[in-house]
Amino acid sequence: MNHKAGFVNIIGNPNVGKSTLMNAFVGEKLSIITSKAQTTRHRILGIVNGEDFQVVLSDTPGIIKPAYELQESMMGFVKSAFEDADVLLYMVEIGEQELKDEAFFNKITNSQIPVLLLLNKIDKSNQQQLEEQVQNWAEKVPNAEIFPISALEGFNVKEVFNRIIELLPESPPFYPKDQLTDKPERFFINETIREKILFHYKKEIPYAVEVDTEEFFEEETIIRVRSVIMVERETQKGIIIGHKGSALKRVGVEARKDLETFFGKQIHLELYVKVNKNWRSNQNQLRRFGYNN
Ligand SMILES: Nc1nc2c(ncn2[C@@H]2O[C@H](COP(=O)(O)OP(=O)(O)OP(=O)(O)O)[C@@H](O)[C@H]2O)c(=O)[nH]1
Ligand SMILES: [Mg+2]
Repeated sequence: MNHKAGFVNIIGNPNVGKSTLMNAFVGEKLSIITSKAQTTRHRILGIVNGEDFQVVLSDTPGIIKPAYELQESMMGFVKSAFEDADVLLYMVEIGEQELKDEAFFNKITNSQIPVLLLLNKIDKSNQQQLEEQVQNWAEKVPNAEIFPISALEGFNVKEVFNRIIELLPESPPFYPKDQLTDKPERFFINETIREKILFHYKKEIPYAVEVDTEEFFEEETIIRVRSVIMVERETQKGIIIGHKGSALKRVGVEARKDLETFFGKQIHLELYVKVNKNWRSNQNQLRRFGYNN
């Protein structure tokens, strides 16, 4: 039997639903999802294995004009996703016009590899709007095949997956067939905590936060975790902690519940907050947190 395998990389503007789609394909919550832009900061692999195929999906950060080092690194992940793709999934959402970054947009329209343009969130549109937008995108990206989808509701997701399989080259698998992702356990702990912070804090706070898991001890029935929430300034530390620690406690309780589901084990989660001045602009700090590319 011939085996197919390849890299299928999801790119697009912030907040269009890239992570929602990857999780839908994989059937696990590998990527955090929030209603805020720039939720995803890394390139995260989600691997879907079948007897005769392996689809290595990449979720990537939404494309932005970088304003500081962290964002530069995030766009480095996007760039790398252009370089090794066998199939590109360019995701747009209903009502969106085009990528704000012209260079990336040109890469898509000039792509030598197959591009599937996924018009997402069609659950929010009507038939007329949908037809107009499909027409519009067909003109703008003539090299793409267009799929209207709803990643949230699973509409047309299976059809996209089947098309991906058709397009994949013949190849042996790149990863062991029982592997789901390239990221270690600590990464999912950091991300789950960061998701709760994106939910509960406003404005600049979530963007000034990085989470680092310093301890991870797995015992037979429990995993003991200690993570630090890093902020850039003393005032942000106070906001994260909240009155008598209540805000931080809420983050801890919610993150622990999600992590218990994810790992299928009891979790003991200890959280503390530390100021790490301007970590977002510091190359050494960024490297430490895995933003090296
Ligand atoms: N109505 C609707 N909402 C969706 C759909 N797909 C995703 N969303 C919502 O859109 C928001 C952003 O989803 P994400 O999956 O985090 O988007 P993203 O493209 O990964 O965002 P970044 O990581 O910030 O670039 C969330 O509130 C999702 O629930 C969809 O098909 N329909
Ligand atoms: Mg995302």
